[in-house]
Amino acid sequence: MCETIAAISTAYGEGGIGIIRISGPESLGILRRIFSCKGSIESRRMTYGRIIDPEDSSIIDEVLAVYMKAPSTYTGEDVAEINCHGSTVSLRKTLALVLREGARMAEPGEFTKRAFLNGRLDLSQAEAVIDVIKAKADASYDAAISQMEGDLSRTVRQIRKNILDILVELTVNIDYPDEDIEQLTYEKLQTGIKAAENEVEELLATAGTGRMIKEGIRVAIVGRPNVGKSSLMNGLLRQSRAIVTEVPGTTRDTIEETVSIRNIPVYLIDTAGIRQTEDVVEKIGIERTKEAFNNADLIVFIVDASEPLTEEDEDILARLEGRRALILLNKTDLGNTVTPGEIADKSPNSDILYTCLLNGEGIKEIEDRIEELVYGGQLSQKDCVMVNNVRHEELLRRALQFLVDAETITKAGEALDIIEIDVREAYDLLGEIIGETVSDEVIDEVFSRFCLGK
Ligand SMILES: Nc1nc2c(ncn2[C@@H]2O[C@H](COP(=O)(O)OP(=O)(O)OP(=O)(O)O)[C@@H](O)[C@H]2O)c(=O)[nH]1
Ligand SMILES: [Mg+2]
Repeated sequence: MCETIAAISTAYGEGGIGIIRISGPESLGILRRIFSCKGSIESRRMTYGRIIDPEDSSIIDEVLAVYMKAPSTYTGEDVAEINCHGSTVSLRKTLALVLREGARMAEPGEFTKRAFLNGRLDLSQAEAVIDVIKAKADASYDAAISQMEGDLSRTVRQIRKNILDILVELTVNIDYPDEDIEQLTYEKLQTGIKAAENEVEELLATAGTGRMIKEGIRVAIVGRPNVGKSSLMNGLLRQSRAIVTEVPGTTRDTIEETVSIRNIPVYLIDTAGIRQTEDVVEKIGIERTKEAFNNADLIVFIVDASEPLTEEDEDILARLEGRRALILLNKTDLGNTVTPGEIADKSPNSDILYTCLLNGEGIKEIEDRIEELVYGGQLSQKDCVMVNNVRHEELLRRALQFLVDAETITKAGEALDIIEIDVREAYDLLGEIIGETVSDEVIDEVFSRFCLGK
């Protein structure tokens, strides 16, 4: 029989309440032994009472407790939850009692793992639970909820069903080649495989956006000293976070802040202006700037448009090659010495905007560009099912490869049983996304990323 597990399910620290969750066959027994209330404990009824240590009858806390009978519970097992006062001492003492009475400490993610093993959620839905908890912005949260509700699972199941149809036809034709069943023509087979390929490809195409929405994007603001980098940082944050002065070299260390732009989590990194310097502190700052530059998803390069381009500007421009970059021609109020044409000659693939950050002009356009970058220019993607998990992405990629191979050998007229091997591989790989064909190691790996008590 499975063990009863317990953990503190609320965040560590002081709070109005803190919750101990218990799951497993002993849940009710344990609760009965440590919880004293008027009347009896009924399933799904929150009851007021006291947690009392059965050994010395000391009162640990005044609580509300609920017992929920299997199977309609979070884990699919008998569950008890004790709402203690949100004191770390009360929670620790109550948990110790629960453990002494026969539960064992839950591992991170073990409640959700049990929900998966008991069929309450499929694997991709269970994975979304952690994304819901960790979401840093509205779009990330919405995507996680959609996945938890099973939108991705439904799409994957549909693709698998189509592949299964192909597999069934293949098997019938392999097993009964001479029977009077509709002969599976290679052409029809190829069409079927191609259709599945397209469906997988379509889903994969959302992965870049999905990942950015979930994990956020890193935006490094670079440029030589005094061009307005910190002004941009403050403009995007809508608060005066970084020091702005007319002294070149004001920012000497990188400043990082997270902000939600159009509901997308964005990590902004304001950097020390790049220039030749003998100052030790500034030198280190410039090293950090280079690091931020290398790790960014988007580089916002600011140029002072009122002065001719300098050597430092040229140097940064040259480094933008192959990177996603937005170039701002700032201080337009002071003149337009630098023209977009001049920049475009030196960095043909970058996007260029005029700004006057002193007055906040251009902020909205910069936010538009960030949003476009995330949605790949297709804002309609906002509402579609997205892949946002590297495990899923990897499986889709591998499945796609098998389908492509299957199509190639079908064209070449290869034997049906050879084609069947590739198609089946694709089918199984897609099954791993929802956890239908998946090893224990993968399951352990997935849940080990959860927090304790979930
Ligand atoms: N006239 C004008 N001044 C601006 C504009 N944008 C920023 N400034 C001013 O330029 C000066 C430098 O701005 P910062 O934002 O500190 O520049 P920075 O790039 O962070 O500078 P460092 O930290 O020294 O590298 C400040 O006095 C700003 O007010 C603009 O569009 N027009
Ligand atoms: Mg600065």
